[in-house]
Amino acid sequence: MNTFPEGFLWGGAIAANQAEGAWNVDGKGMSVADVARFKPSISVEDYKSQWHVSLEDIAIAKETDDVVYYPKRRGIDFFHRYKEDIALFAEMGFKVLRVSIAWTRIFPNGNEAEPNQKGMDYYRDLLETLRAHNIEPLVTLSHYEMPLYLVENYDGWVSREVVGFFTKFSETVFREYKDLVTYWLSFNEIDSVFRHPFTTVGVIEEKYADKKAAEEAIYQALHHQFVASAQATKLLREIIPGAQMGAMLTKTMTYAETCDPDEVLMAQKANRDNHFYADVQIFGEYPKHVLNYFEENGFQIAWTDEDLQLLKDYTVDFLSFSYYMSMVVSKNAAQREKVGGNLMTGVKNPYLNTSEWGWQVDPVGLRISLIDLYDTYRIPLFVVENGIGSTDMLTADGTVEDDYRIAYFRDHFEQMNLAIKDGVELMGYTSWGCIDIVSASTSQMTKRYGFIYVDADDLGNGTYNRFKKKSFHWYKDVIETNGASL
Ligand code: BGP
Repeated sequence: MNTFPEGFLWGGAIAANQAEGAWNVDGKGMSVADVARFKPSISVEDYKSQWHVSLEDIAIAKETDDVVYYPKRRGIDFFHRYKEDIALFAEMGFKVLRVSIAWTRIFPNGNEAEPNQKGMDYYRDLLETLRAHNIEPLVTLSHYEMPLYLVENYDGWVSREVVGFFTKFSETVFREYKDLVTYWLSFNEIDSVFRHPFTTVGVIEEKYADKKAAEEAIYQALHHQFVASAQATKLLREIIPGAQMGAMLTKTMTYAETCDPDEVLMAQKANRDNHFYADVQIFGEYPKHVLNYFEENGFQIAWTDEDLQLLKDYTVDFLSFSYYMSMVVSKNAAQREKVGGNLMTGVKNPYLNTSEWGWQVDPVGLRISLIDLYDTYRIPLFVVENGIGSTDMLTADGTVEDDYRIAYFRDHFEQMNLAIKDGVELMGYTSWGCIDIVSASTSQMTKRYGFIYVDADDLGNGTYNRFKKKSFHWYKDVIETNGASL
């Protein structure tokens, strides 16, 4: 019997910048997610094919003293169609929907004295619509959505002042939506600061003297996010008693290729480095190995005693994470076959298949991750992103025969179920991109994750009409039977 614990939060996840569109509507400011930085080494043609933009997009490029920004095409018009979409989620029986609040809808430049009322009204209606369907909102405060203005005028999160702006944003939304939201996440994939410094912490690496200086700046920016997250947790406790704050990590499970102790050590280091971000938010302090690393590299991260106390006093209530793939490390990586993942590349695991985008599909790795994280932290876990990106074909009768997606989910759900039997406390599961949205790493529309197909192509052409895939009905059964139908 594969049933899940009573009250298990089944649902789906999206992010404002990948779903809403309407990037400049009703007073919204531009965020780091709305643009890509032009690099002189990339021709406009390459730029267009990398980010799937059309000529009109190129025409509205934004230029500052040192950088040129090109808007990226974003969203599935969730901004206007959220009622229709939420009704479809409700039809599947969702208990929870993970959404994010775009900071730039509330404070267009990030630092205004007063919030933008239209932005506040938009999210109020969205959250009330969820409540009306008995869907619990799970809200990410920052999902790759910092105001571009703060990058241009404050060096992003490197600047201490940004902590104050974010605190004000958090306080504003906690007060505004206190009757509507119980579960919050501070920063999406907080560990991705080194993978995407621009979209996470607003750092433009080229501005720094060299790689080491840029790395130090990113650690500084990350420290400010840790402090901002603790500060938000403090405010949440005051403003919404009983609400919960979660950390959000990209779980990158790393295996050693062999039982050679040197390789096992390499894998352990990779996993430890991945856990560092959760360590700070759950144990309330920097792990010694990171402090040693700062010292060895001469990194002087500016922090105060109050910061360190805040981190200690306001740790998170639960740990959420995304899980897409596992990785392999090898002493002989140079001689090994590689997997060309579009986000992380590495040594190919011969026991696993890969997705069309080269991500190694590993359901058992999810069980290992759950056990590993729970044994380390002993706080409730929440899988808030998981899924497979694929090029789906809409059939003539308006559906998608996505048996491959069903198989992917079934395998992962079975492993979650086993992890629960292994003693893991799992609050819920939100599949990534429960409706097709624009891909974060490629800006493609054709990298689809959803139970619901959206008729739009990479350049944004299409009717944007929604169609239920075969997996829609399958997931509905899973939720209805709380996993027994698996
Ligand atoms: C995570 C992000 C999401 C999301 C997902 C899938 O890293 O939190 O925003 O998009 O990855 O990635 P992609 O869209 O590149 O396939």
